[in-house]
Amino acid sequence: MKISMTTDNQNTQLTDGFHLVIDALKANDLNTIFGLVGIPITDLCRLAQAEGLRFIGFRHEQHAGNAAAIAGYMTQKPGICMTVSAPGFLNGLTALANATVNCFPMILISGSSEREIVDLQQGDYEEMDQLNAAKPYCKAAYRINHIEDIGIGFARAIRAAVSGRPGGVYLDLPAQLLAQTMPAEEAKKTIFKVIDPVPRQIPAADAVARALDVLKGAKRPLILLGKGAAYAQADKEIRDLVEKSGIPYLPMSMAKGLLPDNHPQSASAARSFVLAEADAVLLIGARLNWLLAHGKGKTWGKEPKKFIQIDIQANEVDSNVQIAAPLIGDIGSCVGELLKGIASVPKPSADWINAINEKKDKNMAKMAETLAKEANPMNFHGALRVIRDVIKKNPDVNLVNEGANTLDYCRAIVDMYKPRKRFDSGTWGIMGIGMGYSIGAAVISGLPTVAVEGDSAFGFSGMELETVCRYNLPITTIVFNNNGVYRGTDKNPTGGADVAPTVFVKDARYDKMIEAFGGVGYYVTTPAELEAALTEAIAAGKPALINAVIDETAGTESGRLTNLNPSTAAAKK
Ligand code: ADP
Ligand code: TPW
Repeated sequence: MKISMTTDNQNTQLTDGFHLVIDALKANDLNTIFGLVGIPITDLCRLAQAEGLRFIGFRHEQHAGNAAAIAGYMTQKPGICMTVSAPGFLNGLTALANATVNCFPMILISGSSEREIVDLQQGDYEEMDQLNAAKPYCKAAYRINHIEDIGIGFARAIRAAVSGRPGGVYLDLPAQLLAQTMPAEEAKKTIFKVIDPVPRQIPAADAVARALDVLKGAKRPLILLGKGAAYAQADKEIRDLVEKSGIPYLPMSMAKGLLPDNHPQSASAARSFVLAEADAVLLIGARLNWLLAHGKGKTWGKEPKKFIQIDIQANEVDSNVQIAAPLIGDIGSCVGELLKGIASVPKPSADWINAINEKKDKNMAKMAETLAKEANPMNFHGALRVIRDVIKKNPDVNLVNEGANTLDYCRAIVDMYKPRKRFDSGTWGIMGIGMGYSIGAAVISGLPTVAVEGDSAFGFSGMELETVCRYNLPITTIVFNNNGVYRGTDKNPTGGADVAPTVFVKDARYDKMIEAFGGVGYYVTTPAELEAALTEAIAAGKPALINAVIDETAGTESGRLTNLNPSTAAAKK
C-alpha cells in the first residue's frame, strides 16, 4: 500500500481494488503470477510487475494455469493464474480442473464483466456467469464484490486451496471491484497474512495403533508412495519409515525420486509381482483409482489384501475397496506417529525380500538388454537410455513428461534421484501440460528443466516455446517425433487424400519452431546425437528444442492403456 492513488474532497488518501489485490497477494508471499492480459486485468498485471511481483505472460491461459498448478505442487503455496473474462476464464478452467483432480493447490483469478448485465443476460462484452461455471470443477469458488472484502476474499481462497486436500480455487474479480476506491488507511487494516494456512492434522492414537497392528500381522508388506507423499514435503520421515521398517516400496510416477529410484528397497522393477503378492499395503498419499487398478482384480493377485491408507481426506477411504486401517491426517504427522511404533513391527521375512530381489534382477537384466540394442532408426528405448544417463549426471533437473508411449517408457526407464522433480500427465492422463509445467517448474526452481514430449503431446502447448524464449528459461524440450499420435504408420482405408486420424506431417521440423523465437534447435537421429545435444543444452541453461526422430513404427496404440481403448469389432475383421 505504498502508492496512494488519489485523494477525495477531504484530501483523504484513497486506494483502489487494483492495489488491494496486489497487496493481498504480497501479504501472503504469493509473488509470482502466471497469466495473460486483457480487459479488465491488464492494469492489474502491470501494477503487479511495478510492485515487484513476477508476472509471466503466456500465449494461452491453459498453460498459465498449468504453470500455476505445478508451482502450487512444488511449494505448498497456491499457484496464481490470472485471466480475462469468459473465454480466457474458460481456457484457464481446464487447468483449474486438472489441478483439482491432481490435488495441486492453485487459484485461478479471472476478471469478470458487469454483474447487472451478466445476470440479466443483456449481452455484455465477454459475458458469462463464471462463478457458477467454475463450481463443479474446483474445490471452491468465490466472488469478491466489495473492495473492503479483498483481504478476506483472498484469505478464503488461500485456505481453501491449501488446507486439507489441496485443490483448485476460482476467485472472481468483477471489473467494477478493481476500480472501487476506499481510504488507504482503512484499507490497510483489511489486508492480512493467513495464519497457519496448512495446519497440521494429527491422526488419532487408536488409528495409529490399528495401522501398526496390520503391519505387525503382515507377511509380505509393501509401501506405496503417491504424489500426495511427495507434495507433503515429509521427505525425511518417509525415508526413515521405509528404511527403519525394511519394507519394500513402490513409487507412483510423480513420487519417483522421493527416495532415489536406485534405492535397494525400491520394488519398481518388480511392480507386477509385488502388487499381486503383497498381503498388506500401506498407501501414503496415493488413491486406489484407475492408476492402481482400483485396488482389485488381476493386478492385485488372488490373496486378499489388507490396506492401510494415509490420507488427509477422510472420505477417500473405502473409495474402491475396504481399507482395514484408515489413518487420517497430514502425511508428516501420520508417518511421524507410525515411526514411533515401527520398532515393534517385525522386519519383513528374508523370503519376501529375496523373492522381490530375484524378480527385480531378472527384469532389470531383461530391460538392460533391450536398452543396449542399437536400433536404427532410433526407438523409444535407445532415446530414453541416453536421457536416463544424462539425468543421472544432472539429478537436479526437473523432468516433465507426457505422451502415450513416451510417458510409459520414460516413467519406467528414467530414474529420479530427488523429490518433486518429476511432473507428468497425472491423474487424468492429460495431454497439454508440457510447456506449462516446464515453465512453472523452471520459474519456481530456477533449475534446468527437461520436457520429454510425444510429438502429439507437444502440439497442445507448443506455442509456449515463445514464452520459454521470452523469459530465457533453462528449458530443453525433447520432441519424440514419430510422425503421429502413438505412431505414424496408419493409413486412410479409403485411399483418399486425407491422412489417417492418428497421422501428422512426416518429418516435421519442430527444431525450427524454437529458432523462430531465438532458441537453439537440434535435429537428432541417433542416441549419441541426442546425448550430445541434451548435455550441451542443459549446460547452456538456455531455451532449446531437440527434435528426436523416432522410428514411426515403434509405438503401440494408447501406450500401456490398450485395455482402456475400445475398438470396433468391425474394424478388426
Ligand atoms: P498418485 O496419482 O501418485 O497415486 P493421488 O493423486 O492419487 O496420487 O493421491 C494423492 C493423495 O494424497 C490424495 O488422496 C490427497 O488427498 C492426499 N494428500 C495430499 N496431500 C496430503 C497431505 N499433506 N497429507 C495427507 N494426504 C495428502
Ligand atoms: C487433452 C488422448 C492420449 S495420449 C495422446 C493423446 C492425443 C498422444 C499420444 O501421442 P504422442 O506420444 O504424444 O505422440 P507417443 O509417445 O505415443 O508417440 N486430449 C487430451 N488428453 C488426452 N489424453 C488425449 C487427448 C491422448
